[in-house]
Amino acid sequence: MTNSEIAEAFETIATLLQIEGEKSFTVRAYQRAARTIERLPQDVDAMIRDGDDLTAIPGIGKAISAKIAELVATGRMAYLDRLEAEFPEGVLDLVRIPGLGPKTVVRIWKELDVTSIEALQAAIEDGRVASLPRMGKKSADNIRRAIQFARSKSDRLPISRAVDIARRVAAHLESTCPDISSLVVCGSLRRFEETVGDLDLVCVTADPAAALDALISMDTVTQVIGHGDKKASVILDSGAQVDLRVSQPETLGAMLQYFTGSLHHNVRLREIASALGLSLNEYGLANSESGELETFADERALYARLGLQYVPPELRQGTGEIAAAKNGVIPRLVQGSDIRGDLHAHTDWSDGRDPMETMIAAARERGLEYIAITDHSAGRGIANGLSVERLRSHRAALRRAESHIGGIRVLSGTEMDIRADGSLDYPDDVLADLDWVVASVHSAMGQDSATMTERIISAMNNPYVSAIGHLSTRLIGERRPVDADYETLFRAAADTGTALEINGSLERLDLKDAHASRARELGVPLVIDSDAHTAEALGNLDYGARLARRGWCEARHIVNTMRADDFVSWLKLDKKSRSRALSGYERV
Ligand code: DGT
Ligand code: CA
Ligand code: CA
Ligand code: ZN
Repeated sequence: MTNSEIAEAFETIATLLQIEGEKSFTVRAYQRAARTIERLPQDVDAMIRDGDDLTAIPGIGKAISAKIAELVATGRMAYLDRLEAEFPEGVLDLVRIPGLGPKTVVRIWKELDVTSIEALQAAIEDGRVASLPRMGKKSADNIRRAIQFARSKSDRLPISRAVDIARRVAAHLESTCPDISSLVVCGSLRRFEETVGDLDLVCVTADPAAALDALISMDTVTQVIGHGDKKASVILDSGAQVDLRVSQPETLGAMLQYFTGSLHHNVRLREIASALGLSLNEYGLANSESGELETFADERALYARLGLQYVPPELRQGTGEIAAAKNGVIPRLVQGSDIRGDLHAHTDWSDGRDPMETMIAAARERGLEYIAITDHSAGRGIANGLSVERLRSHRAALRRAESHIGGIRVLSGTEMDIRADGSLDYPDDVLADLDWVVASVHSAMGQDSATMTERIISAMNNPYVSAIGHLSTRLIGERRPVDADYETLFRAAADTGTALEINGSLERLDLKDAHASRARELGVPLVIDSDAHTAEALGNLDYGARLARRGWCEARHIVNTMRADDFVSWLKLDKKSRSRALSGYERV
């Protein structure tokens, strides 16, 4: 059982308790447990098997630890079952619609006697939802869109789940089959798509049977849907399909190319091959006349043979990358190791797990030259946001930690709420004392496009707001992006010199690829951030870089590829001139 699945059970408990009107501290205890488990770097399932004491984890007490043990051992939790039994079946379906809060569920259930998604839709269409006191047409429209989002939610895996599953499968294969000399995850995950249909693994091994057997005998396999001497396919208990193919070392390049796709990219590549009298397949290039096969151990050699520059997997979207490769104009894309500083990280002062010393030391260990610690502002009560007084102590503590740890520059920052009316959570004189201010939307996400656009632009107009965090607030597969005029937002960011964040947390990846690309074109300063709530999650910077690559970003487009001194002098510029100054710094 994955941490996400365990977290989901506690999330459901919290929601059902809220519907029942349970006291908020009980609800919060379950929500906290869910968040803690979701973010835990270790596998709870494995910890239990190893006999670890879960109560050693902050936020996990005896009662919750016992419930986790029960869930992992039996696949069920009696408490949750009992709770669910108190509700009509259809109400539980309503609860599961992302974006439909417990308060709304209670009202439509109790006041309109609606107990199914179909009945809810009918009640929206005939105006009963809108006519509820304090509801109105806008709220009804929001609920309609939430239902649409839930319906359109395919059975594709969000990338965060896919990465997690791929890591487990790869670790299992590599530890059980020492003969595997290389193992590459191909398909949509290698291209870093935000959702993934299935996982496509390619390996090279001296003992193919052992590798394929290792896959089908994993204890999370629920169904074997294919098992030959070169490939096997299974379904895991998470519902994910995994295909594993064994390649000869001399054909690995062609195999990787073929199974990385995308389908569109491969179609274009086949056309190029065919114009050269060659036919491209997963083993290499066959001469169309003689049938003679040319093999490629290396992907780059295959692209070169076709007269093309190498195309990084993130660009293989069938949207102009082949023409660029033909003309030799694919740039050197930004990569994780180019990033010299992290500009969005949380500590246990707000809702992070680790103390600031741990976060800063871990950032230094990763080779970062600077880090901005950006705990939440007071408006985020649920995230233990900082009052102005606590923010002052926070700054002092950061300065002490910086000199104590050494070897890394520490910027005092905040992730401050942009309130529903566009005002900010701290006054200007408080912001003026900070080095780096990320402003984010965390509430009233259902506002109409004009209101939301204006709200975010008023934050950009503040001279102390350095960057906007996770612009769309989407959670992949969980929460739809806010309605806003994004083109107008990008232009405003460029004009005001406000950086836009590419948030590397896999749940967010926000800006998304197309937005990163458009913002880059318009000259918006972009930052790649981890939004880490644990020291391990500083590694999100690599994910953020991969998302930026999908938007064709180079190091010169990204603010935090600057050296620390350059970054600090860039920050000293008048905000309005920051966009233009962006590429005037050396990055290597
Ligand atoms: P997904 O799984 O829906 O997220 O997307 P992909 O891109 O991983 O697609 P998948 O798993 O069906 O196939 C993996 C790659 O294999 C795909 O990107 C391109 C290649 N491929 C699959 N079927 C064909 C095919 O019929 N012709 C060619 N040329 N390539 C194919
Ligand atoms: Ca796939
Ligand atoms: Ca596949
Ligand atoms: Zn945030």
